Amino acid sequence: YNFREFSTCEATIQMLQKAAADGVETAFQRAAEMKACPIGADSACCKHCAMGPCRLNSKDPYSKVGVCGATIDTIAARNFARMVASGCAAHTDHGMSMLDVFREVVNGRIADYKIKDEEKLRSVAASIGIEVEGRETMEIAKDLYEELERTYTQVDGEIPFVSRVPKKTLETWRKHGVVPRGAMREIMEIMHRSHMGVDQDYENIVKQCSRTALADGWGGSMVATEISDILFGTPKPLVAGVNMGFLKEDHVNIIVHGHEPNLFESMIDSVNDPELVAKAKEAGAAGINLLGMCCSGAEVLSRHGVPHAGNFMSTEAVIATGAVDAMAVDVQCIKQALVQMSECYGTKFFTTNPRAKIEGAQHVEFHEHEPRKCTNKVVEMAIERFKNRPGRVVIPQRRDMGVHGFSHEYINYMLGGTFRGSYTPLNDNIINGRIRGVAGVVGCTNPRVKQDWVHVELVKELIKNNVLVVQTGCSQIALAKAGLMKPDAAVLAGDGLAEVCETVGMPPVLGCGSCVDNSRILIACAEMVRVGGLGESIADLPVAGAAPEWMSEKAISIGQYFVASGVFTVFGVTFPTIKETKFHKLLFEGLEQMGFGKWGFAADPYEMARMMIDHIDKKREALGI
Ligand code: BF8
Ligand code: SF4
Repeated sequence: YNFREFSTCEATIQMLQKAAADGVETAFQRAAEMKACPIGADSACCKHCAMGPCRLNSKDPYSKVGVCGATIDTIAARNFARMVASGCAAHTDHGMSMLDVFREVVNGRIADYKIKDEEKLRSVAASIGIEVEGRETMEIAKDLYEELERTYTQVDGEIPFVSRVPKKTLETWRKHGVVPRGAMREIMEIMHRSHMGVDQDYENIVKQCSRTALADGWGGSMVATEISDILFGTPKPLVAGVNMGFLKEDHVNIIVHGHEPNLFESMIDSVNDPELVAKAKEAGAAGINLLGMCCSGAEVLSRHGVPHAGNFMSTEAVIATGAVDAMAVDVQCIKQALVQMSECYGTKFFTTNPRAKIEGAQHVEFHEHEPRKCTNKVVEMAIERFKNRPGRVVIPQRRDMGVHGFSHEYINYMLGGTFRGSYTPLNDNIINGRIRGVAGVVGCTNPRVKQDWVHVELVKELIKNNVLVVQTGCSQIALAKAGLMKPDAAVLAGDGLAEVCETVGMPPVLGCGSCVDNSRILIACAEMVRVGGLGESIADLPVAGAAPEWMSEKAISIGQYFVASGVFTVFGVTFPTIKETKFHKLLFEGLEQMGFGKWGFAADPYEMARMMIDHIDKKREALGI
């Protein structure tokens, strides 16, 4: 294999070469050897009952129907619906874990976590109509818990955070009957409706896709972000490092990989525990070194400046360094292959969450009431492994510094200053044309495309054309490695955007955190509408979104909630529809005519940038700016 075809990340390439030399295989090779199933890729098959599985002809999609008579539109819409359901379930269940911790904190049943950001608590509470004036923090917190629980359990009505949705956007949702009631209800209903013989009208199925996805974006994901900020602090920009060079040969190296920040927060406490540090030193280490990967890594990178070792397609490669003494994972995006990889290199690999065990992995369960029991154990095991490191250690010497931690609150402050914090200056700069528009570039990396390349080329093209870029998840890490999260990356921006960046001292690419933190981008959009001058709904804004290297069902849920919120959203790699079908046309054209956003697809980053910029220009024209 030519490993340069697999990735543009130098550290990853180096480790893929090492792994191959060590006789170890990774997802890149498996992807090359396993051609994607063409019928599945087009979503032209159904296995929702035992009269099938049925497969239609994607070259001639209306030539056949399933045994039950299901058409291609029904089959593809149902498959899509189940992706939305799974993606929404992942984010909302993560949000619910945060809410569980919050409930225990509010009721005084947990000692290890507390309300760290009272200001945020008050502002979130006020945003959903809870009285905050002159009230005690704990009283407000109790009310907030009860209100936010409705995001999940409410059976009728509207989820609490609809209070943040611009009026006209909400009217569109109400008109089409897609305002979420509660996430549990929406997910249950979508699973019911996509069962054999229930909803067989693709338009009606797509409505429930929107409703469920909105219960993710303005529901579960938003709860996850807001509660995490309240408990662990709202991010503010800080300089932090990304890449494998932050592993230290003479330290005990521990990586936390996954999504829920409570595990990571307790691990931070454990690696700073003087007793454990002393143990590490007794074992001959200079200290304990903690790094993150994937989304929980992106959260603590933004919140605390903990270095980040790499995104989704680097999780196997990093183990090939031989330097990782322990990897602890919780939920989501954890490749099963990591267990075998860890075995090969003697890395201690731990699952910690009762929802996500992996055959062959050691399970050390994390309980929020005694979180340090788990994290201390992981540290101790890591120290053991350090003492007996089996093989050769090779650490790619790449370290990329950048600025991370742009919460929507900070964007407000940064652009508006302490006393007049607001999105007005951003809107002003969009109206006067220095900034052409705003693009959210987010999502995974995928071994079916060259790692990071589509992200980086797309973002470079956007900023060159004066589009300010906001980022989350694995995409943010790709751009951090490419050096675009430094203020001096403004030289790569067009004149207008560069001028704004230089005046404010900010990079042209703003990292907002993990995938659930896409909710920060939704709030930023709502703020842009609220301060005025750019139309009345999110659909009026000169903004666009992209997930250039997506792979997960969560990405589909995110895409659908951005589309339903009014944003043109372009995906790369592949898309689970057939172009000539009614279902495809609804997603790619029809939804926009109904007042929502719409989907787009392009595998090529330059084409993707052109589509996004054209859309931004179209919106500018409609606004008369
Ligand atoms: O939620 S960007 S590969 S790590 S799914 Fe996964 Fe995709 Fe990365 Fe986080 Ni998001
Ligand atoms: Fe085939 Fe219909 Fe059953 Fe799907 S639901 S497997 S299309 S018979």
